[in-house]
Amino acid sequence: MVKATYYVEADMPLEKAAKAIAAEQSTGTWTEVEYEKEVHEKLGARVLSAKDNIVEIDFPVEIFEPDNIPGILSVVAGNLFGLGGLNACKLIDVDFDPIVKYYNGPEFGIQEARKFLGVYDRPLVGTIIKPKVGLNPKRTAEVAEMAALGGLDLIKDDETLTDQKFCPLEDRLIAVMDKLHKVEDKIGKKCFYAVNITVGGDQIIERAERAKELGANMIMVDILTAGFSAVQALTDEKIGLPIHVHRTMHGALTRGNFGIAMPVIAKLTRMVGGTNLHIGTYSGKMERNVEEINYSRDILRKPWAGFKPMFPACSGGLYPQLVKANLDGYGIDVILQAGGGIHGHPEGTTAGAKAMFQAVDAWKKGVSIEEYARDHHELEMAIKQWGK
Ligand code: RUB
Ligand code: MG
Repeated sequence: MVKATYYVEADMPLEKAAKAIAAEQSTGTWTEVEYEKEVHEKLGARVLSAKDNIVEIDFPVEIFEPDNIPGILSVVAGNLFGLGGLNACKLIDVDFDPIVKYYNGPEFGIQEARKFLGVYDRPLVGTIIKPKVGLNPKRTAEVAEMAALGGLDLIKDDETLTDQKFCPLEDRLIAVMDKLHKVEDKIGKKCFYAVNITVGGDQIIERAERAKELGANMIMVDILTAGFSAVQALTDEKIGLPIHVHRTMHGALTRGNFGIAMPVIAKLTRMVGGTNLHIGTYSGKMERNVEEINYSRDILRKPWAGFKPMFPACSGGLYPQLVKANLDGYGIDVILQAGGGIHGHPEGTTAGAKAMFQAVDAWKKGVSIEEYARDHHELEMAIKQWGK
């Protein structure tokens, strides 16, 4: 049985709403039809419990085509959200254990990423190149170079930058990797560049293969716009590159009374093989649900089905002053990612990256950033810029 848990508010008794959901998502419809009793025996979903707005439904394993994420979602997260009489209906958890064996999980996880970087004893620090669109490949590479010179572990494209005319993907990738190699020669440290290969259909495989040929060391995919299957296809193809998974559009699913909560998205992402996944900040510019961040963090990192553990990416309005709150929540196995909070530093991108590392060092030493800023200039400037 695959157990799905929902938060439900309804115009009718909860038990009745739960039965309507179980029927709609398995063998029933709004009225009785021929053969229903016969098929219900084997494939009918059953309400396990319906109490205090929480509904648990067991789906027989046989109802799922095992290795088909869209198919699985149409069962546990299909028509039910549109049922009349429901005022809230949110998929908050799914126990995928009975079908998890059909998935490979990440080819590259936390250990592999740390090994590549040679960084074991601290969180990773990264950035999103800003402005998010508009820079040409040369300018993008220059910003990446400044960021890498600050010692960053990861630089990524923003979600709206794909392969537009003003910044063609291949030219951008070549230009950025060239600068990153130069920085590596200079400071002796590697840095990932997560080039955004998000696109529809088979083209994503072509882009990934081309990126690999051109020397990429990481790819980025927006999993909700491209689909879970896009990431799974890349994993199954054994492209040989770690996958940074961004979640643009998630608010349409995760916010409010109807939809799918982030932990379910985190489980699916680990099943299909992401290396990193954005799951939110304990302090930052985006809306948050702390319980869901805690649970999503554990889903990515804890032992599960023999899958390699993944890095949570903590991003959205981050700057040095928010480092402590986020590291208190995440511990060291996290990627702290700041866009504006690095490039908006009054002394520029390299100084912005340094200020982030200084905030990390202060946290590791258990010293307040105000105190640490006394003899760390970049951090001092960041505090002057953005306040305490
Ligand atoms: C952040 C950014 C990311 C957001 C997405 O830029 O570009 O797309 O983190 O949010 P900045 P989430 O650091 O300038 O705010 O990580 O919650 O999905
Ligand atoms: Mg972004």
